[in-house]
Amino acid sequence: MISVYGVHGSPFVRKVFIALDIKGIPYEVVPQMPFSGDKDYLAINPLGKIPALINDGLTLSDSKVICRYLESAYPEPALYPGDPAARARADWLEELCGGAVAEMAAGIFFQRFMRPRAFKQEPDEELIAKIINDRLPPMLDHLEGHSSGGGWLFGDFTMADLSVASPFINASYAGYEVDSSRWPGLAALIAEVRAHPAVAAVLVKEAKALGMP
Ligand SMILES: N[C@@H](CCC(=O)N[C@@H](CS)C(=O)NCC(=O)O)C(=O)O
Repeated sequence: MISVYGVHGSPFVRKVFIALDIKGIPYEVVPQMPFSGDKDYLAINPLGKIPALINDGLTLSDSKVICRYLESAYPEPALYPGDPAARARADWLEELCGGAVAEMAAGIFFQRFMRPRAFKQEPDEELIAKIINDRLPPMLDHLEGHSSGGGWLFGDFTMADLSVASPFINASYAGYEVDSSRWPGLAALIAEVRAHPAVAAVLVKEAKALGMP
């Protein structure tokens, strides 16, 4: 049985849960908080980050690595485009949105969602404004350029669609929504990803875990 280490609410753990669910692979969740400093977990992932996955003696970390392993080991249904150019573009979007874009969205999420709840501190609105007004728009312009103006990015649902939408799902928990009048294709894609049955099912569990209404 596959074990996934992580918790609901992480955009990276979310990718792994959804890939496993769509591929119909059974798994167990081993609850693991990020930033825990837990020594047993550091033996699994020395970076201490979630997710990690263990399957039959194979230990993996990083959502990109894990999702690529799942794709190779369980190819159906495919979650990456088959065409090499499309695949490279999907990889880029996963990299960009799992890196710089996720970091910006996490900044909004941390300041507005985690800081008041976990640390009883006021959010740093100056930092949030900088992210929303200066740092995010060039990323959103770029992502808008990749969006197909309706429908999935590569014909069928892929990890690229989920990777693009995932940081904005977290930012939405902190009250940030992509402006659909300025970035209509991206806003439509995010809404479509949220409505995908496998994503929607995980988001229900996530809302419960985060204590959302
Ligand atoms: N590139 C990694 C990023 C994973 C990541 O940053 N996870 C966050 C939780 S959302 C974490 O564990 N942070 C704890 C830390 O940075 O120590 C992936 O794709 O899995």
